[in-house]
Amino acid sequence: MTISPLQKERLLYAPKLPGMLRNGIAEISVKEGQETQSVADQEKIKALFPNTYGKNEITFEKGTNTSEAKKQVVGVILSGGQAPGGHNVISGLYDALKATNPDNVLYGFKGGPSGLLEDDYVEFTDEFIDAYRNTGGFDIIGSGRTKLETEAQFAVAAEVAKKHGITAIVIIGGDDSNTNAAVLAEYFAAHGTGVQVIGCPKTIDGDLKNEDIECSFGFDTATKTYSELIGNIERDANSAKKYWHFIKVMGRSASHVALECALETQPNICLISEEVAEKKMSLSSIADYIADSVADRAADGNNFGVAIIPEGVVEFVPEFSVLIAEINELLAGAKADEFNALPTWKDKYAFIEKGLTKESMAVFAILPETIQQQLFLERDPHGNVQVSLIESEKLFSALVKAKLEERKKAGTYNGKFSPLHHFFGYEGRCAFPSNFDADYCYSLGYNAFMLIQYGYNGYLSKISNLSKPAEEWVAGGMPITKMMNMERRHGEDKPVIRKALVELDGKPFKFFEAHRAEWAKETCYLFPGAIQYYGAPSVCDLTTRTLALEKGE
Ligand code: FBP
Repeated sequence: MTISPLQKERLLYAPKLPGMLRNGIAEISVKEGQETQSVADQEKIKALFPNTYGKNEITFEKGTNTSEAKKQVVGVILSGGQAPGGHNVISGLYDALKATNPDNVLYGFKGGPSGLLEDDYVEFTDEFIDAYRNTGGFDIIGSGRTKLETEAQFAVAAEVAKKHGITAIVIIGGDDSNTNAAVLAEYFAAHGTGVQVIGCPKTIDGDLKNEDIECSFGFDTATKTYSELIGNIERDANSAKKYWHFIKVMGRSASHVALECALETQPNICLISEEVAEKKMSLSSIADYIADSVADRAADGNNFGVAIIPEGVVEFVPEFSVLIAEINELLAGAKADEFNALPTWKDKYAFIEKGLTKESMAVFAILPETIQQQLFLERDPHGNVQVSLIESEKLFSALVKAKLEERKKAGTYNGKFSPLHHFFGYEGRCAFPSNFDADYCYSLGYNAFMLIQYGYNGYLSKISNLSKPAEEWVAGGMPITKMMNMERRHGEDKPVIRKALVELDGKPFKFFEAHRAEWAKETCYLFPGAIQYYGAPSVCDLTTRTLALEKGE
């Protein structure tokens, strides 16, 4: 197979481990810390996880390895959206497993959690793993979004594990997948299977973090990739001086990706969904906020700019959520057929006008027609509006355009406004992992095996002190139940890992807030450039501004 020169070079990169894991397997000892409690709803979580609740946090140290010598057969699963570094979690896991005992076996279940249920797997070999070291993507075994959450599925998983003599399963996933990892761990313990479950924190969205997990893997590389592109666009905008670029970035609901990209590139505008919700901003007030920047810059002769829009923002606009709920209701059951049978958009519009409340109709009426149609035409199998498909970058540019036309008529604005639109998401999910993600992921995988070897179950592989050089990172594990609380999901109270949204009193947002007025008016762009893999560590090993600010650096 032909591979690119960079891939060839990256296959040879030796990821950096935390200092305490560097001396070889024989010299990794374990230190048990405090007993843990869940972050909230302790009694309820304890009752739901009688076998795995309240366990101790643990840290690895340099010292004599006292783990039991037993053959390990481990299965690994990639779950959910791709994130740069997944291949390194698997290679770290494989290296630790083989270094402990060459007879140990690592299976990869294909296509996500469904691979475990369907017993569809590969057995890893040196040659297989070596072809994927330090590469992006999840193509080594594929990923999927099947949820492992029912008793029936757990029973199948137990059967498959028994058939292959599996001693542990590693689930590489986000908050939902790791919540399910904890439930599976409890099931295995309660049924005396002897199979351990270890989770690894993955998602480019950056919303799996808490006091134990400093960041999920993939966030660093994905945001660096988007920031490179945004910086390039900023430079183009500042060269041509004729376009306003509206750039939507991924990150399903939380705005960590948008915020990090803003900190990296200093655009004129960046919306933060959590702030939109907190201040109960309307579509019109958001459009006015952006139009103010367009007009202020136009007054200085700068008819160009860059605005970052987080993927999930419309769901955080209160009036928009109400509109979506009303549309879902309007098309529930047979009413959808009635709507679909109407011959023209005019007829459909009349149907909508009759069905929505006055307030929601007012919101609907200001949307551009393409977005109005998107809300009705592209719905999920349950008939609900697919909010994630709404082209919010186009929505906001159209609303801003309308505002500017009004201002022109009123004689308060006299600039030119030519918007262009971009969506950066998939571009970043499979990039070659940055050195940070390559090192972090390899360490997560290596560490996951040490947790298995020392007999832990229902733990998340934890590497901390991440803003420091890898030598100073701290390797250990945290019971997943510690991160859980009860939340209402689909009409039921469920134990879940809390999703981390952007904290409006957190240091990254505060920094952004302190500078955004200047960025909105002036041209303060930063050009981060492409991810650097070779060269000075001050450039190559640098992690995110979010993490640095959170750590007070
Ligand atoms: P995970 O939370 O599973 O890591 O996925 C996150 C994400 O990349 C979001 O940013 C995005 O909204 C979504 O996946 C896209 O999903 P899909 O790959 O199914 O199109």
